[in-house]
Amino acid sequence: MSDCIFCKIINKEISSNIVYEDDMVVAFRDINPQAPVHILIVPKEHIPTLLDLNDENKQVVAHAYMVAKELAKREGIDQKGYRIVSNCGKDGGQTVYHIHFHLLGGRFMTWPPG
Ligand code: DGP
Repeated sequence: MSDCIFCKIINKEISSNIVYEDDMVVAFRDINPQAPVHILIVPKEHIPTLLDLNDENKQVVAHAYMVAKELAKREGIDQKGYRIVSNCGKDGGQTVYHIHFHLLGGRFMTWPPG
């Protein structure tokens, strides 16, 4: 989508700190990190929200979690633990309408989230 910031990052039209890329996802560091490690894992396909997942595109979710596992190891947060967050819609706190998975780690995560 032409006006989507994450599509522009995926297409390298705007710069970001990309830490991983394959045929299905791109992962880059969040511009406003909420933890020492804060990486966004983003499907290359423009899927606006979790409500737009279906039988054709659902495999990207499992793939993103597998990429998160590998990145957690690479970033050294696998042993102490990490959190994956995906916000959906206004009340879910979603601000960029292209689904993404926040990989957060490097500090103790409190619960419940704000
Ligand atoms: P969410 O609120 O769940 O939709 O998360 C969107 C995240 O995207 C938020 O943590 C900030 C991040 N973000 C927004 N614009 C940019 C950008 O241009 N570059 C990078 N690296 N991150 C961005």
